[in-house]
Amino acid sequence: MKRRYRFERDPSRQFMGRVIMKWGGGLISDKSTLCTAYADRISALAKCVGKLVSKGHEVIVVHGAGSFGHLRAREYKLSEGDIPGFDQEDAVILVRKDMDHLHEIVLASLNTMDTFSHAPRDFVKNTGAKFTGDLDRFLRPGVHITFGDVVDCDPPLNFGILSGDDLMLRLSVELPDVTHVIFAMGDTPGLMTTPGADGELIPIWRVDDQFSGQHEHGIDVTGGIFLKTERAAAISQHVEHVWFVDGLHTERILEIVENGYTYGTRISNS
Ligand code: IP8
Repeated sequence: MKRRYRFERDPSRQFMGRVIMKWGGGLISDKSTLCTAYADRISALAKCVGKLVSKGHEVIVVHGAGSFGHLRAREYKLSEGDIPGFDQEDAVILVRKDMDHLHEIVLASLNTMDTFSHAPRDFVKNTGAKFTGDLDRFLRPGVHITFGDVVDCDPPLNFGILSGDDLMLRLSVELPDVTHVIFAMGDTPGLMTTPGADGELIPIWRVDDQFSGQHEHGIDVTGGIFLKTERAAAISQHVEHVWFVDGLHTERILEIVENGYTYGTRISNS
């Protein structure tokens, strides 16, 4: 259900709709090396957000965890919740601390704008698409930033990993005026027909179409590309422009919003 808009905007600025972006963990960090952020990529993405804001768009950034979350979460099986007899308490604290670190880097890149930070552990309970948490906090005019996190869960799990892709789904479907939902990824221009150099970009992907994707079981504790496509398909039932793009080319994000087209994969609901 869409929420009603309850905040006043600056009347001198024309409101151009809400853009929700995922900054993939593999885009903004080196996924194989613990806690290594790509500062230059983050700064390019932040500039892109600045351009959208200056054109009158509200922007929400959801960032993934990359090497600040997945590596340790995997080692301590945090996505499986509280495992009796296995000491995971320190790991929960450590992964949250590492995620705060990445989040601080992202926030710093956006510090010329009015930003609102939302750590999921502060307002979300449970994991997956049906998590509970009040999303009205994302309605205030400004740039909102949130991320995949370790959140509290009902017993017996007690905690678990909430993916940024589930936040993408709920925010895109429940907030009003969402015009564009863009998943910026690090290692691909979009969805590909086959793995490797022979693979071709799929310009429009429909729910039942085949695509090639590899789940990095050794790294990812959430669903990787398969969760992303599932969530993107659900979002496309509600939002006209849902895209997967190469986040190294931030001009493609702007092209989608300005022209409705770019080099990337558009997720179609038909
Ligand atoms: O990278 C995962 O979020 P995602 C969060 O958005 C953690 O799937 C802490 C591994």
